[in-house]
Amino acid sequence: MKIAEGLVAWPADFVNRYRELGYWNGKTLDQYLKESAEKYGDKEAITDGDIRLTYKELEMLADGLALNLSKRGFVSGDCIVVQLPNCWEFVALVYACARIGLVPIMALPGHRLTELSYFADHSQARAIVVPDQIKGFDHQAMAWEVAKRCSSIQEVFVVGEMVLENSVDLRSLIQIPELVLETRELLDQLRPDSQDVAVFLLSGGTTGLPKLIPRSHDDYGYNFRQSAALCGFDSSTVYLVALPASHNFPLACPGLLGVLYAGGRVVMARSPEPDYCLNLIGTERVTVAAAVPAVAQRWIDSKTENQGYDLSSLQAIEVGGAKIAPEVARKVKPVLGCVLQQVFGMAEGLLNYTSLTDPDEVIWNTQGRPMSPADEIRIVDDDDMPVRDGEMGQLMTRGPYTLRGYYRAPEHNARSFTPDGWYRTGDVVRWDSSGNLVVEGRTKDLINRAGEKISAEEVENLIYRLPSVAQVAAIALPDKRYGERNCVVIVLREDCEGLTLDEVRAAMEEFGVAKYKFPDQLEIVESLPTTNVGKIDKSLLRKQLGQQ
Ligand code: OOB
Repeated sequence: MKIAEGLVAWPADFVNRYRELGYWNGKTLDQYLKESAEKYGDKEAITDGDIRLTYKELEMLADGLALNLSKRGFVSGDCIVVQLPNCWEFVALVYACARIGLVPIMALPGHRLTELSYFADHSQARAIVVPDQIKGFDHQAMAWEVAKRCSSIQEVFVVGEMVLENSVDLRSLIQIPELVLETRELLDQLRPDSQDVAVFLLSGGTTGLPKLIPRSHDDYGYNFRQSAALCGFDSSTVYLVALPASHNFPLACPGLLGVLYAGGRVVMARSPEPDYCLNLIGTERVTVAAAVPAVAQRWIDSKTENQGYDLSSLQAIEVGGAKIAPEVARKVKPVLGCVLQQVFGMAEGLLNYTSLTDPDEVIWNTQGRPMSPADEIRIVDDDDMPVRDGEMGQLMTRGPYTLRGYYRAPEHNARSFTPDGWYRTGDVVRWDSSGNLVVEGRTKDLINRAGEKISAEEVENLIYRLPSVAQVAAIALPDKRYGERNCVVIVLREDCEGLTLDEVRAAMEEFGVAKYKFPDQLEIVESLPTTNVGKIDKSLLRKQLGQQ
């Protein structure tokens, strides 16, 4: 199946405009690496533990991998499910894919059999890339299970020490080619079009499983170029990737792609653990780090407890993914000694940033403003009518790096987009008098647990599989550590004796879904409140349980 058939294209007049204005420049992702390798050749590009790669090395390794993938029969338009921890191999793979038009689907390390099989199936992926294991979990065995379920998967690539006989050791394919120039010429002929899909990101998802978000080379390139400019990235930037690298934020906002475009250095962290990251910031002289509020908060707590960490190199911390409480925002400068930059973004596109030079009040209390002059913003009421200036409403957007439709999802697209292409973000926002957006809430039914988005419907559907459950509602409750926690409110069947949180979590484990979706809290009730039209009244439930 051709990818193009499942896409919603930008209309021709928009394409022309975005090109004429230079937002879209006709480059594919790998070309940015090539240009940086020309400019910064022997400068260090990536630090991953003991491994340090220069720009030239990274480019040649990516070329070598692209050549080997192409020799194995992979061609432009083939999809590959990618689930890797933060490591240099991930970066080489992203550029190698771009080089020959393969499309990585950016799964998160936490995803399990259910999610990965769905991604593979929905995209008809030809391969899956996993680590051998992380923290004792056997990703390789899971990948083979995915391959068993999805006939499109022909190869399992593994990064790690324990590669099974039938799997392919990805590292063995990431080699500097013997004939560097010839390889380059050959690969140049296989380069995709800049309007082709470069990566599939995953939506937070409000209905069922996550949707696939196509990001073209043109639109994604603009995404990280403009972000890098706004965040002041240059060749002196040293950027810590502490969040999962496959997430849009650390990948391209400005993320590692933005750093490597600007000539800086990417430092890969295996986890966002405070002690580990704060030490890494000191030893690697990190200048910028990206974090979700829950992580930023833990770094602040750690630094408060232990003044010993050397954070003197740190200039800015970018915080996004969920709303940072103003009280926490205020602590960034005095405790971490750096500027806070708020990022209100989404995998679907639109990015808002506060500026490094904004007054404190703006940095503490707002989520910034759209990064592009071509971002179109509408704040509307339930009838899609614009609200008055400064009033709260639902955010809709259109622009040169915001998708026009999810991949192969016509029904969902009919709800999430207006006929003229505006994306309904599901966020409730208002313009602040400073000209910045403030996120006030959302209409979409999800739980934002430490920046990880959980579809309430997906959780409910899973829990309905338990024989003892008559009715269930998954709701977000405020949580000190995660910002929001996942609480499931259940009505049991009459003949059933009881159900514990542990039992529900054990069942979810058995279903093979990502752990971050497991409920944090379970409430058993006699009945669930309903609205006038008979829907479960989640806002009343939240109020009732929030008061307890
Ligand atoms: C980022 O992307 P996603 O796709 O995981 O989640 C997007 C949603 C937004 O629609 C909004 O509901 C929420 O996450 N969100 C924020 C926020 N940043 C994201 N809510 C309040 N304040 C913020 N600063 O989360 C993402 C993508 C790129 C950069 C940064 C975050």
